[in-house]
Amino acid sequence: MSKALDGVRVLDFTHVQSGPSCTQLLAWFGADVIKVERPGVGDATRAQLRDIPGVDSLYFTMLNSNKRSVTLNTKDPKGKEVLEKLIRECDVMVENFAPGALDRMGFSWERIQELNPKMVMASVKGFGPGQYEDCKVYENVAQCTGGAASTTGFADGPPTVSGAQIGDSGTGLHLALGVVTALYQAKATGKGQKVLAPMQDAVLNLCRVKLRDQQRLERTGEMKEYPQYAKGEEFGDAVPRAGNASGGGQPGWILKCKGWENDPNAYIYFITQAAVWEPICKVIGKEEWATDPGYATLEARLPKLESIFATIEEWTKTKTKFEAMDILNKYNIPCGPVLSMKEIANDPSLRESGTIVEVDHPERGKYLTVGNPIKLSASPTEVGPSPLLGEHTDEVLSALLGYSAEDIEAMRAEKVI
Ligand code: CAO
Repeated sequence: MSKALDGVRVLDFTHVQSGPSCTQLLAWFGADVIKVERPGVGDATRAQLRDIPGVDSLYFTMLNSNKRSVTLNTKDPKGKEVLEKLIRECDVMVENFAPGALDRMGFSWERIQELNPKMVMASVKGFGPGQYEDCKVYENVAQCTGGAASTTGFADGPPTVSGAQIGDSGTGLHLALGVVTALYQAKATGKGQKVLAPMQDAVLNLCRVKLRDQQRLERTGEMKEYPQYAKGEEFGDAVPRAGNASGGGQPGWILKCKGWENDPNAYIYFITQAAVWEPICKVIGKEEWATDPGYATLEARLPKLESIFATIEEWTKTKTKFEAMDILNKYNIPCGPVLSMKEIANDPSLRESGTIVEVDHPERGKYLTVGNPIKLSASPTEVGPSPLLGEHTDEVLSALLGYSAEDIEAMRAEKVI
């Protein structure tokens, strides 16, 4: 079956996580992604957090599947010539070097446009234009500067970063959308353009509801769904950390389930959706709350959320998280077990849908990875292994760029490739 991005060629000049997560998506949608890496070294993540000596790490293999790898010293004059040819042959270039690195290499946006006016040139940077634009940034820095850390965690604890890589893979997703949108516009204009996804901006986009709350707080001085309200605590002048409170208008919390004393993940997320308040009362054995004016409306419940959740927890503690899930779903009560990575890795539905996939790597053997979470009915994703360092150098230089075997050998001898 054909793929959505068949015929699109991507010069992948990315490393670590943010950029590679973008180009991996493009590869899964069918683009020919050619990853350019430094000879002998490659993407730094090949060697980071290794679990098998001498073999590409899971960090690398799980972010670079379905790509080709070419080694090229792009600071060497001959290497620059090869890069120029590659730029002419590609539709998209994606990079996430430190600010200014491409310019220092001699490949400014102006130069790239001279070489290929149709080029869609996509970049991840830590910050957009402004006081911090020259700064290097990693995941947790972006979580701190984009509003995630100040709004995550419990009110009596420090700012907290999330396990979800919203700064890196979150920005990669944003960038991928920018790339395909620019490709779409190029169909009409015949011209490429620059696409920039700053990590701070991407994280803020994912924290949109917290900027909503900042403005609500400034207008009203309180937010009734936050635990601070039920506790009668003063709100400050900035959005506080809300623990496990739901980010929407339906109050929720994480509650203990049977076995919580020994299992750190024996918990369930429980949402007291107003529409199903009556069934909630029935399930937890508090039928009288359904009609009691002190509990029957959302407004009446908000100041009592802490004690309401404590009462519901008395019930959830008598069930495993899966038993509670089964019972609550019969009544359409929105809830979800806290799943450990071990449980997720073995989840039959995620395996079935291709979101958890087993891949065979020539050096490491079989390993699990997260497949394409975006499902296109007419462009299915087959997840392949990541390339070995320079695995496709000869193939790309000869078949795509027209170099002879002698040229290639000479460049190898001079460590250009
Ligand atoms: N041939 C020759 N040189 C190469 C090369 C190649 N194939 N590929 C990269 N280089 C060079 C770069 O040109 C750069 O050289 P200069 O410093 O002389 O300009 C050098 O390698 C280092 O690149 P870098 O500065 O991007 O890498 P770093 O490890 O120092 O910094 C990071 C890493 C991620 C902090 C930085 O790249 C960055 O801030 N990127 C933008 C934000 C981002 O994507 N962060 C997410 C990372 S995932 O958590």
